[in-house]
Amino acid sequence: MIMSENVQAPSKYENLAVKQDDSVLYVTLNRPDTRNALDGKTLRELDQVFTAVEMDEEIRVIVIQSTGGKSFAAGADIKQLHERTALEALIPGMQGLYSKIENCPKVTIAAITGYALGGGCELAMACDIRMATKSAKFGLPELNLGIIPGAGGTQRLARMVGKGRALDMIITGKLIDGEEAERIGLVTYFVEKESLQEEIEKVISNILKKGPVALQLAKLAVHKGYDLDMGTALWLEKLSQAVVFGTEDKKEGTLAFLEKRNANFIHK
Ligand code: CO8
Repeated sequence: MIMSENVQAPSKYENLAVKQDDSVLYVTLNRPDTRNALDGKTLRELDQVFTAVEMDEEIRVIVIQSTGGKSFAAGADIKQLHERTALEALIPGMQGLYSKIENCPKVTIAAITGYALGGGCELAMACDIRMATKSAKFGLPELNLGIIPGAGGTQRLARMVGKGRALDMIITGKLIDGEEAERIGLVTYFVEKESLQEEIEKVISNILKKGPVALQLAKLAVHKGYDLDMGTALWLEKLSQAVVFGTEDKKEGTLAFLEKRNANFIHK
C-alpha cells in the first residue's frame, strides 16, 4: 500500500486540525477568530493535505469542517485581498486549489455550520457532497467588495442551482440558510445541528461499502463529463467502465451479490 507522507502530523499545520479515523480524514478549518477566513497559509495547508492524500490508498473520504460553530469559512482573507495586485490575481491560487479538491480521487464532504461566504461557499461547492444545518448561511458577497467570485463561484454555482438563481445570489449578494440551500440544490443533505456528525457517519458508512476504484471513476465521469458534449462524455463513461471491468473488485462485487454476502473490496 502506498502511504502519504505525514498527512496528519500535528506540527505540520497551524490553521488546520487534521485527524485520520481509519479511512476518513477530518480536516478542520481552525481560525475561529477570523470566522475561518481563508488566508494564504490556510490555503497552502489545504493544498499540502490534498497533495498528501492523493497517493494514500488508506484514506477514502475527506470531510472538511470548521471550528467555532459560527462560520464554516467567511471567504478569502480580505486583509490579504486588499493588498493583492491584478497580476497576483492571475495565479491559480484559490481557484486552482478548488479545482484540485474537485479532482481529488477521494470522496469529499463539506460539513457546513454557520457562514459559508465567498471563497468559503466556493470551497463547499468544490466538494462532492455538502451537508448543512439550519445555521448555515451561504452567499457570494464579493460584489460588496468590488470584486467578483473568483474561485469557481460564477461557474459551479450556476451549474448547481441554475443560471437564474446563481445570478440572483451573485448580483444581490443575498445569504440563504441551509434549508433553502438544500431546496435549490446547493446543499446535498440538510440536517439538524445535533445529528450532523451522526448523519455524516451514515453517509460515509454507505460510501465505504462501495468499490474504491469504481468510486473514483464514477466521481471523475460525473465531474469531467459534465462539461463535455454528450457523445464525448458517454465515451468517457464507457472507458471508465472498461477500466473497472478489469479490476478484481468487479469480480468480487458481482460474486458477493450472487453469493448473498457483503463484498470484500481490495482496491485492485
Ligand atoms: N477576511 C478577513 N477577516 C475576516 C473575514 C474575512 N473574509 N471575515 C471575518 N473576518 C474577521 C473580522 O474582520 C473580525 O475581525 P476583528 O475581530 O479583528 O474585528 C472577525 O473576523 C469577526 O468578524 P465579525 O465581527 O464581522 O463577525 P460577525 O459574526 O459579526 O460576522 C461575517 C461574520 C458575516 C462572516 C462577517 O465577518 C463578514 O461579512 N465577513 C466577510 C465575508 C465576505 O465578504 N466574504 C467574501 C470574501 S472575498 C472572497 O472570498 C473571494 C474569493 C475569491 C478570491 C480570488 C482572488 C484572486
